Amino acid sequence: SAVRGAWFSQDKYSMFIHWGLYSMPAGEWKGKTYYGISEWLMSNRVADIAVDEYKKLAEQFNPTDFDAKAIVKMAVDAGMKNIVITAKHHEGFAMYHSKSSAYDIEDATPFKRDPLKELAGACADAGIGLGFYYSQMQDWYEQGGAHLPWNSSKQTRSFDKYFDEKVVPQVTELLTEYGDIRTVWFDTPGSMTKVQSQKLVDLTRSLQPKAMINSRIGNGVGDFKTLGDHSLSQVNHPGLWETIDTTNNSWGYAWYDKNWKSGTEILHRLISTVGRGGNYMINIGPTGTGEVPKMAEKGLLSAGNWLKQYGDT
Ligand code: FUL
Repeated sequence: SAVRGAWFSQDKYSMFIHWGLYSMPAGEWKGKTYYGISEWLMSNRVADIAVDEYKKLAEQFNPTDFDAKAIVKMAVDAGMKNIVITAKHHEGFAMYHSKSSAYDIEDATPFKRDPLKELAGACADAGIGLGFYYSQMQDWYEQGGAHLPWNSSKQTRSFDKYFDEKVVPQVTELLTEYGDIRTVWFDTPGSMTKVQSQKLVDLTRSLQPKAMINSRIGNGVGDFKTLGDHSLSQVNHPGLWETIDTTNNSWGYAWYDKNWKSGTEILHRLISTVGRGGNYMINIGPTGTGEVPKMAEKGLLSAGNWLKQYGDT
């Protein structure tokens, strides 16, 4: 509806945040660096870490440098209108206080804070939007959650059960306990059925009627199209769409990834996207202690200075 989509075309520029247990090993496991996107470290395509071993990361996860207000201020100073943060990535760990799973930041770590709640408060105070990334199909921790490549015969619970017993309750929590949510950002739908995708749409409509859902919910039932990772478009697309990008290469913090974009590069990519009618969302990956890499901040603020002077925001 017109009401639901109203903010999407106005916002244009958003901050994406990938933050999870993977931010701690930052691409390195047992002395070996796995170059690539660090949030995939656990996967059977990368270091192939057993659940029992990986989950021990939670016991050490204590990101006391996390500062929601500072992150929101950075987004505002960068010229952004909206933030989307990983509530649960493929590793399966909830970065908020989940009541339907104990594998979450409140119950499984010494941190004992809910960073998503802190971020929701800071976004509301600053008047910018908030959205949640939620990996609905891949869950490398949970029985029944998908792994790629997926050997479902090793699972003691079906995907359908995982979906009803974890995904639906967790998405419900995210849509009821954090105020107004602008974006529900799903990812890698794989072989989910249309009934399952539609169930998440219906849930979102009933709990957050104004929230927008991206196309990675699968089965063509989203509200706007997310292009492939890092895809700068050379053409205008029909309808609502976005490009998602990173300040360096990896989404999650990776110790070796120093390929930072300058303010000028960020501006080129933003303007190239917005000029073709799309929205632009660029990622930061806070470290395992919750710090935003200085060079990510530098590029974003430098672009933000230009936008403040010459942009029509
Ligand atoms: C991809 C995911 O698999 C990556 O880890 C990352 O979250 C990116 C934004 O989407 O499909």
